Amino acid sequence: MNSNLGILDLAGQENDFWFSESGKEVFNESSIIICIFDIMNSTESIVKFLVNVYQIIKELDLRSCKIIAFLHKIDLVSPSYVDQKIKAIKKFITIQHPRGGDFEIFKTSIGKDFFYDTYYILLNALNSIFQRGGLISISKQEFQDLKKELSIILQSDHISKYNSDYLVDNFDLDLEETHLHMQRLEQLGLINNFDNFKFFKLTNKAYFFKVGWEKEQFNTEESKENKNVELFHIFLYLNKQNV
Ligand SMILES: Nc1nc2c(ncn2[C@@H]2O[C@H](COP(=O)(O)OP(=O)(O)OP(=O)(O)O)[C@@H](O)[C@H]2O)c(=O)[nH]1
Ligand SMILES: [Mg+2]
Repeated sequence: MNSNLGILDLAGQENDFWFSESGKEVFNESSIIICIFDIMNSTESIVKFLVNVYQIIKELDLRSCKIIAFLHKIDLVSPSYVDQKIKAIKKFITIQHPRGGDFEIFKTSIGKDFFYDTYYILLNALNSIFQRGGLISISKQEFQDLKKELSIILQSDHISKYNSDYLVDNFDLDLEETHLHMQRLEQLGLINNFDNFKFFKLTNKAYFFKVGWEKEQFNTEESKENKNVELFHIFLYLNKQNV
């Protein structure tokens, strides 16, 4: 991403280590610690975990580090269960820690109806670091490519299998460009290709993204559109690092 951003994804099975004397070094110089909790985790274990994170922040003197909590997999429970859980977490954490009220908590899920909002929450969290450091830059070419790829996703449906001529005819591309965009989209997990790029189909991920995007566009003014393309870029490139 042409930046100094580092993202460490810590395995939950090793939490004891991350909170130990030698393990906690991993948090050195962190700008954000995002804690992802399964909605089925007990309120007690969630609060205990957050108290540990506060402790680490104090010990390592991470003055400008933000804590963000995701209450994840909300597709598995009712909305009222989620809201009650959030209330309980907020109540107990303020009892257990003086800075307890001082973190954000979000309801998240990768399920179809929640995917886009979850993606947006993550983007905003990341964007807040970029703004601090001014780290991101997109070339004009990259911007054009992304716009094209966005429009391919938004104008295709998730049931049909399209052939590459469809892209040539509808998106002002030659065959070579078509293949390039298909390769990029596949690498990002947004399409599957068949017969060596003769055909493609949107993945669920692309479809879930599209559903949220379309809902969002009703409330979005034109001026935000470029911003959205930039956010899309951050999201896609994070995924790319993981491939
Ligand atoms: N129902 C539901 N399942 C999810 C959701 N997000 C992830 N999962 C499932 O939860 C399981 C664990 O997901 P992982 O991404 O491996 O979780 P993790 O937190 O990285 O786990 P560790 O790296 O072991 O700490 C997988 O089977 C996922 O498909 C969600 O929003 N809803
Ligand atoms: Mg993991």
